[in-house]
Amino acid sequence: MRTQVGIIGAGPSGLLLSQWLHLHGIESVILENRTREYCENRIRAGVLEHDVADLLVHLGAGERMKREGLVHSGIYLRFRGRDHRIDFANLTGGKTITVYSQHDIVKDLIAARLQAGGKLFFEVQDVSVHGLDSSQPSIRYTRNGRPEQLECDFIAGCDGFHGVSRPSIPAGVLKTHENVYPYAWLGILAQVAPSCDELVYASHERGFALLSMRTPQISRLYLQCAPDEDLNAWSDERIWKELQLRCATHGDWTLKEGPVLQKGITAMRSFLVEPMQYGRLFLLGDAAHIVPPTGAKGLNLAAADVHVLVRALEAFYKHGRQDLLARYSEVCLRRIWKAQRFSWWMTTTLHRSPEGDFVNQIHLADLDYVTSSRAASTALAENYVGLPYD
Ligand code: RFL
Ligand code: PHB
Repeated sequence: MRTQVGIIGAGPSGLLLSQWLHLHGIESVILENRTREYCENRIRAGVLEHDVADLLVHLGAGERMKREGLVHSGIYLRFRGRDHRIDFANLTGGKTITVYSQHDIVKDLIAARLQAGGKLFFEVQDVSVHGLDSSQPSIRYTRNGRPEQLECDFIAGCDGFHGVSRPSIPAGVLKTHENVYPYAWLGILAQVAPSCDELVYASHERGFALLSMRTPQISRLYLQCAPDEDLNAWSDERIWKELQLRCATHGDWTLKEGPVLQKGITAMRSFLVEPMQYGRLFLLGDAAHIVPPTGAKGLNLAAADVHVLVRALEAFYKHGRQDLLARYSEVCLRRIWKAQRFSWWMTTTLHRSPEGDFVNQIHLADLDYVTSSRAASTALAENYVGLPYD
């Protein structure tokens, strides 16, 4: 089989890329090693930057998001038992964020791809990439037990942090940057209406807590925990008790409790490789970079990489230009480093640090400053709703 762009992975990066290329008349094939059901039900991110929500509409996959997504124009930072609202719309000239589940985006994009006759193969095995430094790279894989080969002009490695693309780049080409945090998140999905109209990021001496949501009936909540936390030690009752303690306020606000539908531990790391390209292989999304979830940036960064690659491929196919492809990594990384900085800042400032009292007091002073200075609030708001692409 032959195509223009061979895409490995049917997560947000691969699906957004394939759908966007299709709108520009560029052909692609997606190879995914999991089942469609698995991809459509993997619970992950929930917050879309302003421009990413607009992108889904532009790609013809935004109808359900427009109906069911929750548009928020701010967040709350809660510390010393009081709420401080960061008013995004007011600070950024009307920008908002949309709360809509990543797995729903994946569902909507898969449906859009299939409706447009897109080629999307699930449950392929043994994916490997070849001829990356030639002009005709290929992807080999096994489908229904038979070995197959996809010849392409370019390969997009959209296969996440544990995929095959990044490790296929020869040793010595990539420079890795990494930071591991001394805490993790215990996250639950609960069948209860959100207790707040917008997300609450709570800094407390017992540790960080986050109140988020998925729908008007389903809440998503997180607690800072140890990186090696034993999930079995956390009964539903203990989780709610801890959330109540960390989210307590001086006002008459209460945290509503409900049945826990799912729980899990999320590790925290910052990771990126430079460059994000080797020959005709381009890395996108989690295959190239990971941010800790406190800034809600992971999925949004994947969309930004797609934006840069689509523009470069369009220039290549329409005008024979190679310069944008050559600059892919440099253009992506400038914005990614800013998102890395923001995610690191949100994470370190809001979590309780094992480094001790001095550092934790500095973080509280930082929160105090951010919520009392318009300039500092604006900096947070601009980063949260998403920095410009160019
Ligand atoms: P994905 O979603 O991991 O998709 C990669 C796809 O590639 C497939 N794959 C392979 N296919 C074929 N052959 C192989 N050898 C393969 N190896 C892997 C996988 O099965 C999968 O389908 O990467 P992508 O597309 O780059 O998307 C990145 C996002 O998923 C990720 O950044 C976000 O989920 C991060 N994230 C958040 N991001 C936000 O923007 N806002 C948030 O609020 C937010 N919250 C979160 C998050 C991530 C979390 N976890 C669990 C990692 C909350 C959590 C808890
Ligand atoms: C979520 O709803 O899963 C979520 C929201 C905000 C974050 C991270 C995760 O910063």
